[in-house]
Amino acid sequence: KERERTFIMVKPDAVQRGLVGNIITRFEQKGFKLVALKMVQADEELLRQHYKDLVSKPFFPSLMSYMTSGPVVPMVWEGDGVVKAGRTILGATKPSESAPGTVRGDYAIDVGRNVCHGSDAVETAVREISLWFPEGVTKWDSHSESWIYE
Ligand code: YYY
Ligand code: MG
Repeated sequence: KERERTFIMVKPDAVQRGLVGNIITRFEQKGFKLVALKMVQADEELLRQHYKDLVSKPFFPSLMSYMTSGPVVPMVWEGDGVVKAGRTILGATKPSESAPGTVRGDYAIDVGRNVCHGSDAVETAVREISLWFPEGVTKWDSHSESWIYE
């Protein structure tokens, strides 16, 4: 069965701070299935497409330099309701408004260093997944399937 997918990305600050495993663990332990993962140094062209709706924002230049400051870890997670759940796991955009227990609530202070990205809607996820993983994702059968879904 093909389930919903979301695009989650560990940003350069979180890679530097050794938070990659922590972020992955939260999605794994929830029961979501990892179907794509890599480490890349993103270029401005890719990021301009990724953040195409934000190009005219005053913070866009600093967002670009932040996101190109080091490698990122883009990934694709699969599961029922994973887009909305992913946003919940990551927390509000502004860490000052992110609840404790969320990734941003636990590990971030500044909106310009908010450690992670998550798709905001199913259609956005489809677009972001094809942008970051033009090679596609990996199909595999999880032995946990029947222990996670009724
Ligand atoms: O989807 P999400 O990452 O939670 O927020 P967006 O509104 O899409 O903004 C993308 C990205 O831009 C955000 O994660 C940090 C940065 N940003 C910022 O630096 N300053 C703002 N006032 C708003 C967003
Ligand atoms: Mg967004």
